Amino acid sequence: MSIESLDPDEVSAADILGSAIERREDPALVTGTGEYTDDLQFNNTAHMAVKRSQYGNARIESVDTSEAEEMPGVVGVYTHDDLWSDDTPGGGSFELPVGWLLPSLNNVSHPILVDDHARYQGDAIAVVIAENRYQAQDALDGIDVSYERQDAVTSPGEALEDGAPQLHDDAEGNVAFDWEIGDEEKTADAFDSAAHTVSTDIENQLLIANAMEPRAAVARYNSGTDELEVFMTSQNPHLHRLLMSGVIGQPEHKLRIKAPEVGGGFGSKIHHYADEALVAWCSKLLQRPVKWTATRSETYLTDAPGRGHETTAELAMDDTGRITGLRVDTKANLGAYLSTFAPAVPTYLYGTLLSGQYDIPAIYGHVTGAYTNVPPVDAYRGAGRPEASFLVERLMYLGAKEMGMDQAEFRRHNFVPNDKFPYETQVAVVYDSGDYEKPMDKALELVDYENFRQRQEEAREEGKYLGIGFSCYIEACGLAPSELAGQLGAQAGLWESSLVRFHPSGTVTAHCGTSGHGQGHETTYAQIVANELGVDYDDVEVVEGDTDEIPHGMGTYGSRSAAVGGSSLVMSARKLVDKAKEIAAHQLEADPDDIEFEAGEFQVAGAPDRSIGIQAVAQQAYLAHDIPEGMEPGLEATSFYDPDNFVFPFGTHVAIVEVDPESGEITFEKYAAVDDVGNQINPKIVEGQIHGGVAQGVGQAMYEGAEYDDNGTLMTGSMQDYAVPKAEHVPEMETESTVTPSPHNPLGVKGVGEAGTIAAPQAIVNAVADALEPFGVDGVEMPMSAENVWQAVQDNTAAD
Ligand code: MCN
Repeated sequence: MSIESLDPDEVSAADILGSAIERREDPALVTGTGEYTDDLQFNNTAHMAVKRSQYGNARIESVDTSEAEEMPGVVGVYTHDDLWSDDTPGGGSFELPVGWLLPSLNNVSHPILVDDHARYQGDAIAVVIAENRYQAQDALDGIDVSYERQDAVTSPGEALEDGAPQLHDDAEGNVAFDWEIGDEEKTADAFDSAAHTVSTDIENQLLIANAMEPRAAVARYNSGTDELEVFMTSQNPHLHRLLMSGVIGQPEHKLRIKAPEVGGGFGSKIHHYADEALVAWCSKLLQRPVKWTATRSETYLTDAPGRGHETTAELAMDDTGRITGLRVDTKANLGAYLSTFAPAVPTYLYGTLLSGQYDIPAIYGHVTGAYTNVPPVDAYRGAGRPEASFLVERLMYLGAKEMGMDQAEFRRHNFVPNDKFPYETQVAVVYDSGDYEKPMDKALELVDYENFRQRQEEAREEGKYLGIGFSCYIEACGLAPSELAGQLGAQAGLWESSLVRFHPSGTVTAHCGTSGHGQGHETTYAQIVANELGVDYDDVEVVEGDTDEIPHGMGTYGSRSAAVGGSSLVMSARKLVDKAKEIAAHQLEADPDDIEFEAGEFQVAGAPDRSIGIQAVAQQAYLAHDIPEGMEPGLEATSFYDPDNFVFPFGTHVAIVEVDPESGEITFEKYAAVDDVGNQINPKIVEGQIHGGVAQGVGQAMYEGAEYDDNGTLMTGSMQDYAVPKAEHVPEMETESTVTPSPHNPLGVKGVGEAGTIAAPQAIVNAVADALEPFGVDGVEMPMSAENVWQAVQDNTAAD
C-alpha cells in the first residue's frame, strides 16, 4: 500500500501537521532548476585538480612539479611544503581535526596534503590550479612523484595482527583505540551458567555512499573585506565553517559556508575533507574564485566509506529461551587517519544499541579501532546502528534455531515489555518509549505468517526454497543531549538552533541550523511552523544550509532534523506566539492572561467577537505605532533546543525470498516494513525515507562492498565494479506504521532517515538462511551475490 500525496491546498489548516502533502522541493529538482554547487559560475574562476597517491601505502621520496607548472593554463601547483611557506596564507593547522575524542584515542596527524607518506590510494599529494578543469586535470600528469611502495593492510583484523605493516609511528600496532561498554564479568558469568549459547563471526563489509552528486566546492575570496565564501556539498555548514576556519586559518566570522542543492549525502558529506579546505585556501592565495568537483572515480577513492567491522558475537540463553547474556568483540576499520566523527561510530553509536529490542540482563562489548590503508572511515547511513542491529538479529535467528523455537515467538519472548519503559539497557542508554509487539503483529499479518510455514513446506517438496527473515530493529537518533555527548567525547554540542521570523506582510521565514539534502525539510518544517502559528502553509518559507542566513546550527545527520531541528522550530514559534500574545492583548485591551490562541487567532477568553489574527499582529509589531510600552518592535524568535535524550524508533521488517541453490539467485517474494517513528509530520515523506533506506539495506545485503587488493588498490572503483541496486533489484515493499510518540520532544517525533537501512540487511540474510536451512546453511556473508550464496550451499554440501 502506498500513501497518496496530497495537494496542500486541499488540506485544512488544522490537519497540516501529520498530512501526506507533496514535497514542495521536488518541482525544482525534477525540472532541472535546482542549483547545485557545480552549477555556480563566477567570473574569473580557476579550477582545481588533485594529484593523488596511486598506491595504498607508499613513502614519497620526491614530488617534482616543474613540468606541470609549465603546462597550458596552469596557474599554480602546490604541495605540502607550500602550506607552511612564508609566501602563502598561513595561520591554519592544515591538519584535519577529529570531532570526537575517546579516552584511549591514539590520534594521528592528518595533513591536508601528505608530507612523505601516502597511506591510502587517493591520499592527496599536490593540487594544480588552472584556468579550466581540463587543463587542471591534464597537468596532473606533469607532476612526477617518486614513490617507495610499502606493504599495505586493509582489513582491521589483519592490521591488528603482530607483524602487520605499521601505518603511523605513533600508533603502535595500528591501534586507534581500545574501547568497551557493559559489564565484562557479569556477562562472563551469564555465559558460564548458560543452558544454551550460540555464536557467529560477522564481517560487516565496507560500503561507499554513492551520493548522486559527487563532492564539490567553489570558494570566493574577497581581499577587500577578507571575507571568504565557500559553496559546497555540505550536510552541516556551520560545523564545516568552524572546522575549516581552524584548518586554513580564516576567522570564523569571515567565513561563509553555503550548501546549495546537495544531491544526497548519506553521511559522506558530514565530514571535513582535505579537498574543500584546499579549494578555500587556494582561493585566498590566488585571490580569485576556485572550483573543484570530484570525478566519480575520486568519489570512490576518497569519500569516507562506512561500516567495516569484523566481529565475533555470542548469545547466552536459559533453558526457556530467555536471553541471559550477549557478548561482542569487534575490530573496526578506521582507515588511514581519523575522519571527523570516526571514533564515535564504532563505539557509542554501535555499542549502545547492542540490547536491540530485548531485555538482556548482561551485555559486554569490546571494540578495537584499527588504522588501515583505506580512506578514513566514518558515518554511512545508520553509522554504527546497522552494525549493531545486524549482529543482534543474526544472533536472534541463530538463538531461535538453537532453542527450536519459532523466530517470531523467540523474539517476543525476549522483547522489553511495555511496562519497563523508559527502559535502561545494560549499555548506557535509556529507551524513551516503545511497544515492540505492535509492529511485529502488523508485519506478521502483512506476510500472512500463519500460512507461511506450510507454504514453505509444500514449496520445498517441489524443489523451491522459500525463506522468511525477521529484523526487529531499534535505532537511536536525534543525538543529544549536549552535556552527555560532551562527557562521551563530542567536541561540539548536539542542540539545534532556529529562527522564526514574521514579515510585516504576514508571511513567515523559518530558518533552521539543520541542512537537508533530500529529506524534504522545506515541506515538513513548513508544516510544523504553519501548524504552530496557525498561518497558511504556503505563507511559510524554510531556509537552511547557509551560515549567513541562520544564526547557528549542527546540521543534518543521525536522523536528528525532525526530533531536534523540528523541535527547535516549535520552541521558536512558541516564543514568537508569546510575544504576539502581548501585542494582541494590548490591541484588544485585555490582560495577556485572558488571551487564548488557537488556529492563528488571539481571542479574549469568553468573548469570541474580540479577536485578532496573528498576521495582523505581525503587521502591528512592525508598524510599532501601538504596541505595549517598552516592547521592542518586530516579531521573531530564536531558540537553541537541546533535548533530554535520544529518540529510539523501532520496527519489524520481514523479508520473504526464494533462493535457487543451484544458481545462488535470490528473488524477493515479499518485503514488509512496519516502522514506528513516533508521530509523523508527513507520512508520505516518512514512507519515502523508509523506501530509500531499505533500498540501501538491500544494497548492503546483496550487492555492495568496497574491495581492496593486497596493495591497498581499490578493486571496486567504478559503478561497473561496485554494484548499487537498480530499481529492479529493490523489492516491492509493503509499508505500515505504528505510532509510539517520543515523550520528551514537543512533537513526539522520532527519526526515520536511517531506519530502513538499519532494518533491512538482517531481514534479508535471515530469510536466505531460512530458505537454505535444508542445506545446513545458517547464514551467508554479505554481499550475498549469487556466487556467495552458491558457495555457501557448496561448502555445506561438501561438509556433509
Ligand atoms: N519526518 C517525519 N516524521 C517523523 C520523522 C521524520 O515526517 N516522525 C520527516 C522529517 O521532517 C524529514 C524526514 O522525515 O523531512 C527525515 O527526517 P529525520 O529522520 O529527522 O532525518 P534527517 O532529516 O536528519 O536526515 C538525515 C538522515 C540520514 S542520517 C541519512 S544518512 C539520510 C537520510 O536522512 N541521507 C539521505 N535520508 C536521506 N534522504 C535523501 N534523499 N538523501 C540522503 O542523503
